[in-house]
Amino acid sequence: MVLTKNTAVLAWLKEMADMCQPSEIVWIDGSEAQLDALRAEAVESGELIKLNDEKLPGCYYHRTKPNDVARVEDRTFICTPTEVEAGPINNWMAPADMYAKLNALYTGSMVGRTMYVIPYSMGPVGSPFSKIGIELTDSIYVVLNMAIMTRIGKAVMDQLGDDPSAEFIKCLHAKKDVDPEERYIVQFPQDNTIMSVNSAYGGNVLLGKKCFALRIASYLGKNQGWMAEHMLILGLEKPNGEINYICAAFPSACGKTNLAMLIPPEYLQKQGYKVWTVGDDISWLNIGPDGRLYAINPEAGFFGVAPGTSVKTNFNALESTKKNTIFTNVAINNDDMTVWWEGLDKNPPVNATEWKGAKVNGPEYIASGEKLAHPNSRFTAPAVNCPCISSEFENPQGVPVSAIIFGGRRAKCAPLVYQSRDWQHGTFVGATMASETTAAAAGAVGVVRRDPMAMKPFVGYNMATYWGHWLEMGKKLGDKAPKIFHVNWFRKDDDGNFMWPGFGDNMRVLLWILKRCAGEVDADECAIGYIPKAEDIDITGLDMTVDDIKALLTIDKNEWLKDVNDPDTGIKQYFAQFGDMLPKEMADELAKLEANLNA
Ligand code: OXD
Ligand code: MN
Repeated sequence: MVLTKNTAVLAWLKEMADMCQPSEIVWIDGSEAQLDALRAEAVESGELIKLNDEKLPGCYYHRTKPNDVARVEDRTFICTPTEVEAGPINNWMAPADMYAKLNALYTGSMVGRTMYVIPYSMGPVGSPFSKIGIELTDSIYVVLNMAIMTRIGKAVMDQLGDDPSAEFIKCLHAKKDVDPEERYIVQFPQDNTIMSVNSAYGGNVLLGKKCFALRIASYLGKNQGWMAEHMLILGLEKPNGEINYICAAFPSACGKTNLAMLIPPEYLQKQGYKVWTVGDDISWLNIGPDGRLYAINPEAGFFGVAPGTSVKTNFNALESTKKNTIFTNVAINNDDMTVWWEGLDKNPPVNATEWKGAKVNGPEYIASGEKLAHPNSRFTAPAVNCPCISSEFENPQGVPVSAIIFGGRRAKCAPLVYQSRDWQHGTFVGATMASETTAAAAGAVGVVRRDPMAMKPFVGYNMATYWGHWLEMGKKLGDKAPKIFHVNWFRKDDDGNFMWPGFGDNMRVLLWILKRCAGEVDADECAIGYIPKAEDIDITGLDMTVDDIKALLTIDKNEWLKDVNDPDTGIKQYFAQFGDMLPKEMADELAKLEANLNA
Protein backbone atom coordinates (compact mmCIF):
# COMPACT_ATOMS: atom_id res chain seq x y z
CA MET A 1 0.00 0.00 0.00
CA VAL A 2 1.36 3.43 -0.97
CA LEU A 3 1.28 5.67 2.12
CA THR A 4 1.25 9.10 0.46
CA LYS A 5 -0.10 11.22 -2.36
CA ASN A 6 2.76 13.71 -1.98
CA THR A 7 3.97 14.18 -5.56
CA ALA A 8 7.52 15.16 -4.52
CA VAL A 9 7.89 11.96 -2.53
CA LEU A 10 6.39 9.82 -5.29
CA ALA A 11 8.55 11.39 -8.02
CA TRP A 12 11.74 10.80 -6.02
CA LEU A 13 10.68 7.24 -5.18
CA LYS A 14 10.04 6.50 -8.87
CA GLU A 15 13.42 7.91 -9.87
CA MET A 16 15.25 5.80 -7.25
CA ALA A 17 13.26 2.67 -8.09
CA ASP A 18 13.92 3.12 -11.82
CA MET A 19 17.63 3.27 -10.98
CA CYS A 20 17.83 0.42 -8.43
CA GLN A 21 15.26 -1.79 -10.25
CA PRO A 22 13.87 -3.72 -7.25
CA SER A 23 11.45 -6.54 -8.00
CA GLU A 24 9.06 -5.14 -5.39
CA ILE A 25 8.46 -1.94 -3.40
CA VAL A 26 7.07 -2.27 0.14
CA TRP A 27 6.00 0.70 2.27
CA ILE A 28 6.69 0.28 5.99
CA ASP A 29 3.51 1.33 7.80
CA GLY A 30 4.90 0.85 11.32
CA SER A 31 2.43 -1.88 12.33
CA GLU A 32 3.64 -4.71 14.58
CA ALA A 33 2.05 -7.20 12.17
CA GLN A 34 4.22 -6.01 9.29
CA LEU A 35 7.39 -5.87 11.43
CA ASP A 36 6.67 -9.37 12.77
CA ALA A 37 6.33 -10.74 9.25
CA LEU A 38 9.68 -9.14 8.36
CA ARG A 39 11.33 -10.65 11.47
CA ALA A 40 10.04 -14.08 10.45
CA GLU A 41 11.31 -13.59 6.89
CA ALA A 42 14.75 -12.52 8.17
CA VAL A 43 14.96 -15.55 10.49
CA GLU A 44 13.97 -17.78 7.58
CA SER A 45 16.73 -16.35 5.36
CA GLY A 46 19.34 -16.42 8.15
CA GLU A 47 19.70 -12.62 8.24
CA LEU A 48 18.52 -12.75 11.87
CA ILE A 49 18.78 -15.41 14.56
CA LYS A 50 16.01 -15.59 17.14
CA LEU A 51 17.33 -15.52 20.72
CA ASN A 52 15.89 -17.19 23.84
CA ASP A 53 12.34 -15.89 24.04
CA GLU A 54 12.06 -16.40 27.80
CA LYS A 55 15.34 -14.78 28.78
CA LEU A 56 15.47 -12.21 25.96
CA PRO A 57 11.88 -11.79 24.69
CA GLY A 58 11.61 -10.23 21.25
CA CYS A 59 15.41 -10.19 20.80
CA TYR A 60 17.33 -11.08 17.67
CA TYR A 61 20.94 -11.54 16.61
CA HIS A 62 22.64 -10.30 13.46
CA ARG A 63 26.16 -10.71 12.14
CA THR A 64 27.75 -8.35 9.59
CA LYS A 65 30.55 -9.17 7.19
CA PRO A 66 33.97 -8.94 8.92
CA ASN A 67 34.91 -6.10 6.54
CA ASP A 68 31.85 -4.10 7.63
CA VAL A 69 31.94 -3.53 11.38
CA ALA A 70 32.28 0.22 11.94
CA ARG A 71 31.69 3.69 10.53
CA VAL A 72 34.08 4.41 7.66
CA GLU A 73 35.25 8.00 7.97
CA ASP A 74 37.60 7.76 4.99
CA ARG A 75 34.65 6.80 2.77
CA THR A 76 32.25 9.42 4.17
CA PHE A 77 31.77 12.52 2.00
CA ILE A 78 30.17 15.93 2.35
CA CYS A 79 29.28 16.96 -1.21
CA THR A 80 28.67 20.69 -1.10
CA PRO A 81 28.89 22.69 -4.36
CA THR A 82 32.32 24.04 -3.38
CA GLU A 83 35.12 22.36 -1.44
CA VAL A 84 35.47 25.29 0.95
CA GLU A 85 31.86 24.78 2.14
CA ALA A 86 32.78 21.25 3.27
CA GLY A 87 35.98 22.52 4.88
CA PRO A 88 39.42 21.00 5.39
CA ILE A 89 38.45 18.13 7.72
CA ASN A 90 35.69 16.59 5.59
CA ASN A 91 36.13 14.45 2.47
CA TRP A 92 34.67 16.29 -0.48
CA MET A 93 33.80 15.61 -4.10
CA ALA A 94 31.84 17.83 -6.52
CA PRO A 95 28.15 16.81 -6.33
CA ALA A 96 27.84 16.07 -10.07
CA ASP A 97 30.87 13.77 -10.00
CA MET A 98 29.64 11.99 -6.89
CA TYR A 99 26.11 11.54 -8.23
CA ALA A 100 27.55 10.05 -11.44
CA LYS A 101 29.73 7.64 -9.49
CA LEU A 102 26.91 6.62 -7.14
CA ASN A 103 24.26 6.30 -9.82
CA ALA A 104 26.47 3.78 -11.61
CA LEU A 105 26.80 1.78 -8.38
CA TYR A 106 23.07 1.84 -7.61
CA THR A 107 21.91 1.00 -11.14
CA GLY A 108 20.32 -2.46 -11.01
CA SER A 109 21.55 -2.93 -7.42
CA MET A 110 18.15 -4.21 -6.23
CA VAL A 111 17.31 -6.57 -9.09
CA GLY A 112 15.55 -9.57 -7.54
CA ARG A 113 15.34 -7.76 -4.19
CA THR A 114 12.71 -5.77 -2.32
CA MET A 115 12.98 -2.02 -1.78
CA TYR A 116 11.51 -1.03 1.58
CA VAL A 117 10.25 2.53 1.98
CA ILE A 118 10.65 3.67 5.61
CA PRO A 119 9.02 7.00 6.53
CA TYR A 120 10.61 8.14 9.80
CA SER A 121 10.57 11.07 12.17
CA MET A 122 13.62 12.28 14.06
CA GLY A 123 12.04 13.54 17.27
CA PRO A 124 8.46 12.95 18.47
CA VAL A 125 6.01 12.93 15.53
CA GLY A 126 4.55 16.41 15.20
CA SER A 127 7.04 18.22 17.48
CA PRO A 128 7.89 21.66 16.05
CA PHE A 129 11.55 20.60 16.36
CA SER A 130 11.22 17.20 14.66
CA LYS A 131 12.24 16.46 11.07
CA ILE A 132 11.12 13.81 8.63
CA GLY A 133 13.20 11.43 6.54
CA ILE A 134 12.36 8.64 4.13
CA GLU A 135 14.87 5.83 3.84
CA LEU A 136 14.78 3.44 0.91
CA THR A 137 16.70 0.24 1.66
CA ASP A 138 16.97 -3.35 0.49
CA SER A 139 17.80 -4.61 4.01
CA ILE A 140 15.26 -5.98 6.50
CA TYR A 141 17.91 -5.50 9.21
CA VAL A 142 17.86 -1.77 8.43
CA VAL A 143 14.05 -1.66 8.58
CA LEU A 144 13.98 -3.40 11.98
CA ASN A 145 16.76 -1.21 13.41
CA MET A 146 15.11 1.97 12.13
CA ALA A 147 11.90 0.79 13.81
CA ILE A 148 13.79 0.89 17.14
CA MET A 149 15.97 3.96 16.59
CA THR A 150 13.32 6.27 15.10
CA ARG A 151 9.55 6.78 14.96
CA ILE A 152 8.40 5.11 11.74
CA GLY A 153 5.36 4.46 9.62
CA LYS A 154 2.08 5.90 8.41
CA ALA A 155 1.78 8.56 11.13
CA VAL A 156 5.00 10.10 9.79
CA MET A 157 3.68 10.32 6.21
CA ASP A 158 0.44 11.83 7.53
CA GLN A 159 2.53 14.41 9.36
CA LEU A 160 4.49 15.24 6.18
CA GLY A 161 1.24 15.72 4.26
CA ASP A 162 0.69 16.27 0.55
CA ASP A 163 2.43 19.63 0.06
CA PRO A 164 5.22 18.88 -2.43
CA SER A 165 7.34 21.67 -0.94
CA ALA A 166 7.30 20.09 2.57
CA GLU A 167 10.81 19.37 3.83
CA PHE A 168 11.95 15.75 4.00
CA ILE A 169 15.38 14.11 3.81
CA LYS A 170 15.86 11.67 0.95
CA CYS A 171 17.85 8.63 2.06
CA LEU A 172 18.88 5.76 -0.19
CA HIS A 173 20.68 2.66 1.03
CA ALA A 174 21.66 -0.35 -1.05
CA LYS A 175 23.55 -3.21 0.53
CA LYS A 176 24.90 -4.35 -2.84
CA ASP A 177 27.97 -6.64 -2.41
CA VAL A 178 29.24 -5.01 0.81
CA ASP A 179 32.41 -4.26 -1.15
CA PRO A 180 34.68 -2.04 1.00
CA GLU A 181 36.40 -0.66 -2.11
CA GLU A 182 33.11 0.70 -3.44
CA ARG A 183 31.60 1.70 -0.08
CA TYR A 184 30.33 5.28 0.08
CA ILE A 185 28.46 7.20 2.77
CA VAL A 186 27.55 10.51 1.16
CA GLN A 187 25.72 13.60 2.32
CA PHE A 188 24.51 16.28 -0.11
CA PRO A 189 23.53 19.01 2.39
CA GLN A 190 22.08 21.41 -0.20
CA ASP A 191 19.88 18.63 -1.63
CA ASN A 192 18.64 17.16 1.68
CA THR A 193 20.00 13.88 0.35
CA ILE A 194 21.94 10.95 1.84
CA MET A 195 23.24 8.01 -0.18
CA SER A 196 24.86 4.91 1.32
CA VAL A 197 26.07 1.90 -0.63
CA ASN A 198 28.01 -1.33 -0.02
CA SER A 199 27.64 -1.43 3.75
CA ALA A 200 25.23 -3.05 6.19
CA TYR A 201 26.77 -1.74 9.44
CA GLY A 202 24.54 0.45 11.63
CA GLY A 203 26.38 3.77 11.63
CA ASN A 204 26.66 3.63 7.83
CA VAL A 205 23.12 2.48 7.04
CA LEU A 206 20.74 3.65 9.77
CA LEU A 207 20.65 6.91 7.92
CA GLY A 208 18.56 8.75 10.54
CA LYS A 209 21.41 8.70 13.03
CA LYS A 210 24.82 10.16 12.17
CA CYS A 211 24.06 10.98 8.51
CA PHE A 212 20.80 12.86 9.10
CA ALA A 213 20.60 13.78 12.80
CA LEU A 214 24.15 15.14 12.83
CA ARG A 215 25.59 15.80 9.34
CA ILE A 216 22.51 17.01 7.45
CA ALA A 217 20.88 18.43 10.60
CA SER A 218 23.95 20.48 11.54
CA TYR A 219 23.70 22.13 8.12
CA LEU A 220 19.92 22.67 8.42
CA GLY A 221 20.50 24.07 11.91
CA LYS A 222 22.98 26.65 10.64
CA ASN A 223 20.46 27.89 8.06
CA GLN A 224 17.41 27.68 10.33
CA GLY A 225 18.87 28.98 13.60
CA TRP A 226 19.20 25.82 15.69
CA MET A 227 21.91 23.29 16.52
CA ALA A 228 22.42 19.54 16.01
CA GLU A 229 25.02 18.23 18.44
CA HIS A 230 26.75 14.97 19.39
CA MET A 231 25.50 15.27 22.96
CA LEU A 232 23.74 13.20 25.57
CA ILE A 233 20.88 14.79 27.53
CA LEU A 234 20.30 13.99 31.20
CA GLY A 235 18.03 15.34 33.90
CA LEU A 236 19.42 15.61 37.42
CA GLU A 237 16.68 15.51 40.05
CA LYS A 238 17.35 17.06 43.46
CA PRO A 239 15.70 15.84 46.69
CA ASN A 240 13.18 18.71 46.42
CA GLY A 241 12.02 17.34 43.04
CA GLU A 242 13.60 20.10 40.93
CA ILE A 243 15.16 18.73 37.72
CA ASN A 244 17.94 20.46 35.81
CA TYR A 245 19.01 19.31 32.37
CA ILE A 246 22.58 18.94 31.14
CA CYS A 247 23.89 18.20 27.64
CA ALA A 248 27.34 16.68 27.23
CA ALA A 249 29.57 16.05 24.20
CA PHE A 250 32.40 13.51 24.39
CA PRO A 251 34.19 11.85 21.49
CA SER A 252 32.90 8.39 20.49
CA ALA A 253 33.68 5.71 23.10
CA CYS A 254 34.37 8.16 25.96
CA GLY A 255 31.34 7.16 28.06
CA LYS A 256 28.36 9.26 26.88
CA THR A 257 25.92 6.36 27.36
CA ASN A 258 27.36 5.71 30.84
CA LEU A 259 27.00 9.34 31.93
CA ALA A 260 23.49 9.60 30.44
CA MET A 261 22.36 6.61 32.55
CA LEU A 262 24.43 7.33 35.64
CA ILE A 263 23.43 5.82 38.98
CA PRO A 264 24.32 8.25 41.81
CA PRO A 265 26.51 7.11 44.72
CA GLU A 266 24.46 5.50 47.48
CA TYR A 267 24.67 8.42 49.93
CA LEU A 268 23.17 10.73 47.28
CA GLN A 269 20.47 8.20 46.34
CA LYS A 270 19.49 8.07 50.02
CA GLN A 271 19.12 11.85 50.02
CA GLY A 272 16.79 11.57 47.01
CA TYR A 273 19.06 12.47 44.07
CA LYS A 274 18.20 10.81 40.75
CA VAL A 275 19.39 10.92 37.15
CA TRP A 276 16.95 10.65 34.23
CA THR A 277 18.01 9.88 30.65
CA VAL A 278 16.60 11.93 27.79
CA GLY A 279 19.22 10.84 25.23
CA ASP A 280 22.63 9.17 25.02
CA ASP A 281 24.08 10.40 21.72
CA ILE A 282 22.40 13.29 19.90
CA SER A 283 20.75 16.59 20.90
CA TRP A 284 18.79 18.98 18.73
CA LEU A 285 18.86 22.38 20.40
CA ASN A 286 16.37 25.17 19.72
CA ILE A 287 15.70 28.50 21.36
CA GLY A 288 12.31 28.28 23.11
CA PRO A 289 9.63 30.96 23.56
CA ASP A 290 11.23 32.05 26.86
CA GLY A 291 14.60 32.59 25.15
CA ARG A 292 16.26 29.57 26.77
CA LEU A 293 17.89 26.69 24.91
CA TYR A 294 15.72 23.54 24.70
CA ALA A 295 16.94 20.04 23.82
CA ILE A 296 15.15 17.13 22.19
CA ASN A 297 16.63 13.71 21.57
CA PRO A 298 15.79 13.01 17.93
CA GLU A 299 16.26 9.27 18.44
CA ALA A 300 13.92 6.64 19.91
CA GLY A 301 16.51 4.02 20.86
CA PHE A 302 20.10 3.37 21.88
CA PHE A 303 22.65 2.03 19.40
CA GLY A 304 25.19 1.24 22.11
CA VAL A 305 28.60 -0.43 22.19
CA ALA A 306 28.10 -3.78 23.96
CA PRO A 307 31.64 -4.66 25.20
CA GLY A 308 32.26 -3.14 28.61
CA THR A 309 28.54 -2.86 29.40
CA SER A 310 27.80 -4.71 32.64
CA VAL A 311 25.64 -4.58 35.75
CA LYS A 312 28.46 -2.63 37.38
CA THR A 313 29.41 -0.18 34.60
CA ASN A 314 25.92 0.57 33.24
CA PHE A 315 23.03 -1.30 34.84
CA ASN A 316 20.45 0.82 33.04
CA ALA A 317 21.90 0.21 29.57
CA LEU A 318 22.06 -3.51 30.26
CA GLU A 319 18.44 -3.55 31.44
CA SER A 320 17.47 -1.71 28.25
CA THR A 321 18.70 -4.70 26.21
CA LYS A 322 16.55 -7.32 27.95
CA LYS A 323 13.70 -7.24 25.43
CA ASN A 324 12.89 -6.22 21.84
CA THR A 325 16.60 -5.62 21.15
CA ILE A 326 18.77 -6.45 18.15
CA PHE A 327 22.34 -7.54 18.93
CA THR A 328 24.97 -7.17 16.23
CA ASN A 329 28.38 -8.94 16.22
CA VAL A 330 28.34 -9.99 19.89
CA ALA A 331 28.89 -13.67 20.84
CA ILE A 332 26.13 -16.25 21.27
CA ASN A 333 25.87 -18.73 24.13
CA ASN A 334 24.56 -21.78 22.30
CA ASP A 335 23.44 -23.55 25.49
CA ASP A 336 20.58 -21.12 26.04
CA MET A 337 20.67 -18.82 23.01
CA THR A 338 21.63 -15.73 24.99
CA VAL A 339 24.37 -13.22 24.22
CA TRP A 340 27.78 -12.46 25.69
CA TRP A 341 30.52 -9.88 25.22
CA GLU A 342 33.83 -8.97 26.82
CA GLY A 343 33.19 -7.13 30.07
CA LEU A 344 29.65 -8.47 30.59
CA ASP A 345 30.80 -10.86 33.33
CA LYS A 346 33.66 -13.24 34.04
CA ASN A 347 31.90 -16.29 32.56
CA PRO A 348 32.35 -16.47 28.79
CA PRO A 349 30.17 -19.28 27.42
CA VAL A 350 31.95 -22.59 26.82
CA ASN A 351 29.60 -23.50 24.00
CA ALA A 352 29.97 -20.20 22.13
CA THR A 353 29.66 -18.81 18.64
CA GLU A 354 32.12 -15.95 18.23
CA TRP A 355 31.11 -12.84 16.31
CA LYS A 356 32.32 -14.06 12.90
CA GLY A 357 30.23 -17.22 13.25
CA ALA A 358 32.72 -19.93 14.32
CA LYS A 359 31.73 -22.35 17.09
CA VAL A 360 34.41 -22.10 19.80
CA ASN A 361 35.12 -22.86 23.44
CA GLY A 362 34.77 -19.33 24.85
CA PRO A 363 37.32 -19.44 27.74
CA GLU A 364 39.92 -21.20 25.55
CA TYR A 365 39.31 -18.82 22.67
CA ILE A 366 39.83 -15.80 24.92
CA ALA A 367 42.92 -17.39 26.50
CA SER A 368 44.39 -17.66 22.99
CA GLY A 369 44.13 -13.88 22.69
CA GLU A 370 40.96 -13.69 20.59
CA LYS A 371 37.78 -11.75 21.29
CA LEU A 372 34.38 -13.46 21.34
CA ALA A 373 32.49 -10.23 20.54
CA HIS A 374 33.72 -7.60 18.10
CA PRO A 375 35.01 -4.56 20.08
CA ASN A 376 32.44 -2.43 18.23
CA SER A 377 29.59 -4.94 18.59
CA ARG A 378 26.29 -3.24 19.35
CA PHE A 379 22.85 -3.45 20.86
CA THR A 380 19.90 -1.62 19.31
CA ALA A 381 17.51 -1.15 22.22
CA PRO A 382 14.26 0.82 22.51
CA ALA A 383 14.65 3.87 24.79
CA VAL A 384 11.38 2.97 26.53
CA ASN A 385 13.14 -0.09 27.99
CA CYS A 386 15.52 2.10 29.99
CA PRO A 387 14.64 2.04 33.73
CA CYS A 388 15.72 5.69 34.09
CA ILE A 389 14.13 7.07 30.90
CA SER A 390 12.97 10.64 31.52
CA SER A 391 9.26 11.46 31.69
CA GLU A 392 10.18 14.29 29.27
CA PHE A 393 11.53 11.90 26.63
CA GLU A 394 8.44 12.42 24.43
CA ASN A 395 7.96 16.10 25.31
CA PRO A 396 7.63 17.82 21.90
CA GLN A 397 8.99 21.09 23.34
CA GLY A 398 12.15 19.44 24.71
CA VAL A 399 13.83 20.20 28.03
CA PRO A 400 15.51 23.48 29.06
CA VAL A 401 19.31 23.15 29.18
CA SER A 402 21.15 24.57 32.20
CA ALA A 403 24.67 23.42 31.32
CA ILE A 404 26.68 22.14 28.38
CA ILE A 405 29.68 19.92 29.12
CA PHE A 406 32.57 19.12 26.82
CA GLY A 407 35.07 16.43 27.65
CA GLY A 408 37.78 14.13 26.45
CA ARG A 409 40.35 11.66 27.60
CA ARG A 410 43.41 13.64 28.77
CA ALA A 411 46.05 12.00 30.99
CA LYS A 412 47.65 15.27 32.07
CA CYS A 413 46.35 18.46 30.58
CA ALA A 414 42.73 19.02 31.53
CA PRO A 415 41.61 19.25 35.16
CA LEU A 416 38.70 17.20 36.51
CA VAL A 417 36.36 20.08 35.71
CA TYR A 418 36.51 23.77 34.79
CA GLN A 419 34.02 26.38 33.68
CA SER A 420 34.42 28.67 30.72
CA ARG A 421 34.24 32.42 31.32
CA ASP A 422 31.32 32.93 28.94
CA TRP A 423 29.67 31.47 25.82
CA GLN A 424 32.41 32.68 23.46
CA HIS A 425 35.13 31.17 25.63
CA GLY A 426 32.98 28.02 25.99
CA THR A 427 32.79 27.77 22.20
CA PHE A 428 36.61 27.92 22.14
CA VAL A 429 36.77 25.20 24.83
CA GLY A 430 34.55 23.01 22.63
CA ALA A 431 36.47 23.87 19.47
CA THR A 432 39.78 22.83 21.05
CA MET A 433 38.46 19.59 22.57
CA ALA A 434 40.81 16.66 22.24
CA SER A 435 41.20 13.10 23.35
CA GLU A 436 44.21 10.83 23.68
CA THR A 437 44.53 7.39 22.13
CA THR A 438 44.69 4.49 24.59
CA ALA A 439 46.60 1.23 24.69
CA ALA A 440 43.39 -0.49 23.63
CA ALA A 441 43.76 0.83 20.09
CA ALA A 442 46.57 0.10 17.66
CA GLY A 443 49.22 2.80 17.30
CA ALA A 444 51.01 5.08 19.70
CA VAL A 445 49.54 5.67 23.15
CA GLY A 446 48.76 9.18 24.35
CA VAL A 447 48.54 10.78 20.92
CA VAL A 448 46.31 13.85 21.04
CA ARG A 449 43.45 13.89 18.51
CA ARG A 450 41.46 17.11 18.11
CA ASP A 451 37.72 16.42 18.00
CA PRO A 452 35.89 19.77 18.18
CA MET A 453 32.58 19.46 20.04
CA ALA A 454 32.98 15.66 19.39
CA MET A 455 31.73 16.57 15.90
CA LYS A 456 34.87 15.88 13.84
CA PRO A 457 33.28 12.94 11.96
CA PHE A 458 29.79 14.45 12.00
CA VAL A 459 29.86 18.11 10.99
CA GLY A 460 27.96 18.55 7.70
CA TYR A 461 29.81 21.68 6.55
CA ASN A 462 32.98 23.68 7.21
CA MET A 463 33.93 23.26 10.88
CA ALA A 464 35.02 26.90 11.07
CA THR A 465 31.60 28.06 9.82
CA TYR A 466 30.06 25.76 12.42
CA TRP A 467 32.04 27.54 15.16
CA GLY A 468 30.71 30.79 13.75
CA HIS A 469 27.19 29.40 14.10
CA TRP A 470 27.88 28.55 17.75
CA LEU A 471 28.93 32.17 18.31
CA GLU A 472 25.75 33.41 16.60
CA MET A 473 23.58 31.19 18.78
CA GLY A 474 25.37 32.57 21.85
CA LYS A 475 24.50 36.12 20.78
CA LYS A 476 20.83 35.16 20.39
CA LEU A 477 20.74 33.42 23.77
CA GLY A 478 22.49 36.28 25.59
CA ASP A 479 22.27 35.92 29.36
CA LYS A 480 19.86 32.97 28.97
CA ALA A 481 22.65 30.84 27.47
CA PRO A 482 23.57 27.61 29.28
CA LYS A 483 26.90 27.75 31.11
CA ILE A 484 29.68 25.79 29.40
CA PHE A 485 32.04 23.42 31.25
CA HIS A 486 34.81 20.95 30.46
CA VAL A 487 35.39 17.68 32.30
CA ASN A 488 38.12 15.03 32.26
CA TRP A 489 37.37 11.74 34.01
CA PHE A 490 40.63 10.25 32.76
CA ARG A 491 43.44 12.18 34.44
CA LYS A 492 46.39 9.99 35.49
CA ASP A 493 49.08 10.33 38.16
CA ASP A 494 52.80 9.94 37.46
CA ASP A 495 52.49 6.16 37.87
CA GLY A 496 49.80 5.99 35.21
CA ASN A 497 46.87 5.36 37.60
CA PHE A 498 43.51 7.02 37.07
CA MET A 499 43.06 9.71 39.71
CA TRP A 500 39.26 9.86 39.65
CA PRO A 501 36.88 6.89 40.18
CA GLY A 502 34.49 7.95 37.38
CA PHE A 503 31.16 6.24 36.61
CA GLY A 504 28.51 7.02 39.30
CA ASP A 505 30.91 9.29 41.16
CA ASN A 506 30.87 11.69 38.21
CA MET A 507 27.60 12.81 39.82
CA ARG A 508 29.74 14.76 42.33
CA VAL A 509 31.09 16.87 39.48
CA LEU A 510 27.61 17.35 37.98
CA LEU A 511 26.43 18.70 41.33
CA TRP A 512 29.25 21.28 41.38
CA ILE A 513 28.33 22.27 37.83
CA LEU A 514 24.68 22.82 38.76
CA LYS A 515 25.70 24.82 41.83
CA ARG A 516 27.74 27.07 39.54
CA CYS A 517 24.74 27.47 37.23
CA ALA A 518 22.61 28.51 40.21
CA GLY A 519 25.32 30.87 41.50
CA GLU A 520 25.51 28.86 44.73
CA VAL A 521 29.26 28.31 44.86
CA ASP A 522 32.44 30.31 44.25
CA ALA A 523 35.29 29.27 41.99
CA ASP A 524 38.88 30.33 41.36
CA GLU A 525 39.64 32.12 38.12
CA CYS A 526 42.83 30.83 36.48
CA ALA A 527 44.49 30.89 33.05
CA ILE A 528 41.99 28.48 31.48
CA GLY A 529 38.75 29.56 33.17
CA TYR A 530 37.09 28.89 36.54
CA ILE A 531 38.15 25.88 38.56
CA PRO A 532 36.41 24.61 41.71
CA LYS A 533 37.71 25.19 45.17
CA ALA A 534 38.79 21.64 46.05
CA GLU A 535 36.58 21.44 49.12
CA ASP A 536 33.50 22.13 46.96
CA ILE A 537 33.79 18.74 45.24
CA ASP A 538 31.99 16.42 47.66
CA ILE A 539 34.14 13.38 48.57
CA THR A 540 31.75 11.82 51.10
CA GLY A 541 32.34 8.06 51.18
CA LEU A 542 35.28 8.15 48.75
CA ASP A 543 38.75 6.94 49.64
CA MET A 544 40.12 10.36 48.67
CA THR A 545 41.32 13.52 50.40
CA VAL A 546 40.91 17.19 49.57
CA ASP A 547 44.56 17.09 48.46
CA ASP A 548 43.68 14.40 45.91
CA ILE A 549 41.01 16.73 44.52
CA LYS A 550 43.53 19.59 44.49
CA ALA A 551 45.85 17.37 42.42
CA LEU A 552 43.00 16.69 39.99
CA LEU A 553 42.46 20.43 39.61
CA THR A 554 46.05 21.59 39.06
CA ILE A 555 46.93 23.30 35.80
CA ASP A 556 50.38 22.47 34.48
CA LYS A 557 51.17 25.58 32.41
CA ASN A 558 53.90 23.78 30.45
CA GLU A 559 51.50 21.01 29.45
CA TRP A 560 48.99 23.64 28.37
CA LEU A 561 51.54 25.64 26.39
CA LYS A 562 52.48 22.41 24.66
CA ASP A 563 48.79 21.86 23.88
CA VAL A 564 48.73 25.31 22.29
CA ASN A 565 52.04 25.12 20.40
CA ASP A 566 52.81 21.48 19.61
CA PRO A 567 53.79 21.45 15.93
CA ASP A 568 51.74 18.32 15.20
CA THR A 569 48.79 18.34 17.54
CA GLY A 570 48.64 21.86 19.00
CA ILE A 571 45.64 24.18 18.86
CA LYS A 572 47.51 26.77 16.74
CA GLN A 573 48.40 24.19 14.15
CA TYR A 574 44.84 22.85 14.17
CA PHE A 575 43.28 26.27 13.72
CA ALA A 576 45.74 27.21 10.95
CA GLN A 577 44.15 24.75 8.49
CA PHE A 578 40.94 26.82 8.50
CA GLY A 579 42.75 29.90 7.20
CA ASP A 580 40.51 32.96 6.77
CA MET A 581 37.43 30.94 7.67
CA LEU A 582 38.42 30.81 11.35
CA PRO A 583 36.16 33.20 13.29
CA LYS A 584 38.15 36.11 14.72
CA GLU A 585 36.68 35.34 18.15
CA MET A 586 38.39 31.94 18.13
CA ALA A 587 41.76 33.50 17.26
CA ASP A 588 41.20 36.06 20.04
CA GLU A 589 40.43 33.34 22.58
CA LEU A 590 43.56 31.44 21.56
CA ALA A 591 45.67 34.58 21.99
CA LYS A 592 44.07 35.19 25.39
CA LEU A 593 44.78 31.62 26.52
CA GLU A 594 48.41 31.85 25.48
CA ALA A 595 48.85 35.23 27.17
CA ASN A 596 47.23 33.91 30.37
CA LEU A 597 49.53 30.89 30.38
CA ASN A 598 52.61 33.06 29.88
CA ALA A 599 51.57 35.66 32.47
C1 OXD B 1 28.33 6.25 17.80
C2 OXD B 1 29.58 6.97 17.52
O1 OXD B 1 28.13 5.13 17.30
O2 OXD B 1 29.72 8.10 17.98
O3 OXD B 1 27.49 6.82 18.52
O4 OXD B 1 30.45 6.41 16.84
MN1 MN C 1 27.96 8.87 18.91
